[in-house]
Amino acid sequence: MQLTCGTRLLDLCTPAIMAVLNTTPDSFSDGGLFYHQGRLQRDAALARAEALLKDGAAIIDVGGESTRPGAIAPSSQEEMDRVLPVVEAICANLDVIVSVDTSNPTLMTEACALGAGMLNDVRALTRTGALEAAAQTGLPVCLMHMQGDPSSMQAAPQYSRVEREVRDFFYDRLAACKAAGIGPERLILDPGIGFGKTDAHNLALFEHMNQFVDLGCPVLVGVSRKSMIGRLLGRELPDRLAGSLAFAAVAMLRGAKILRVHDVAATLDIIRVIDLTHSQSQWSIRRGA
Ligand code: 7PM
Repeated sequence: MQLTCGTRLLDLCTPAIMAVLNTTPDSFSDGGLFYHQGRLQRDAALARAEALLKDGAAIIDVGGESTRPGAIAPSSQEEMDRVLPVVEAICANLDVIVSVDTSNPTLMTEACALGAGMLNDVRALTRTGALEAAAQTGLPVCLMHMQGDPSSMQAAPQYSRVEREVRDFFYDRLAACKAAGIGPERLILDPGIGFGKTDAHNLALFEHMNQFVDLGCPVLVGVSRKSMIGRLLGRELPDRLAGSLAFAAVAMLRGAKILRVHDVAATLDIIRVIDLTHSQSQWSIRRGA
């Protein structure tokens, strides 16, 4: 399994790590890291990207809109002013796939022109003009499921069967993408852990992960440091690492191919151990060793 990400190839035989690089002044776990006196420090963001790459990230996901529950969206220009300088600096200096975490069609187009290799849209290309802009870039797109929008999504999430609704949503978006000229070979599916879901909904999505994997596109899971871990385990930040790693391990064992995380080195260790004990031994059994 391989994705063509602009000029780079992403190999997904073993899961790849997508590292979070947040350029918002206010994200819940890592915001404001690259701000000094209210100004974005692009060199600090580039240094962080370099460290994430050294730790083993295959993809660096640059976002400028905080989608934390209750968050108010920044203006389109504000979001572009945060994200584009960082995308430009990483693309010009590092050998890594840059993904842009955005729903904004203009930002998709401009980030692609600067060398971005992937689009990550928590609104699954539902904004006006997003399908067309994404199609034009030729880049792979991650389609994430969200119920509602960030300002209100955690108020009262409701589903009859969450895994069925998410799967039906993927069918709809796969069809919309196909009609816009984005084939399934360019798509990544993400159940959107924490986006308009209760803890029970999130756990059901983990339980039924295989249903999403069976659709044939690589599945991406982002659970790192999320508040569900806080509630389930009684852990505030910064004590959510073990919970995050355990969820990442479960996601990988159920077939997820891209893990969106903050703690790259630790996540790579769990991927390697699972790979060594799992696929390696299966390979050697098949080989008769
Ligand atoms: C609160 C909740 C604050 C969630 C920040 C977040 C995902 C994503 C984000 C995800 C994909 C975070 C998130 N989460 N994109 N963007 N999948 N594809 O943890 O789960 O950074 S924002």
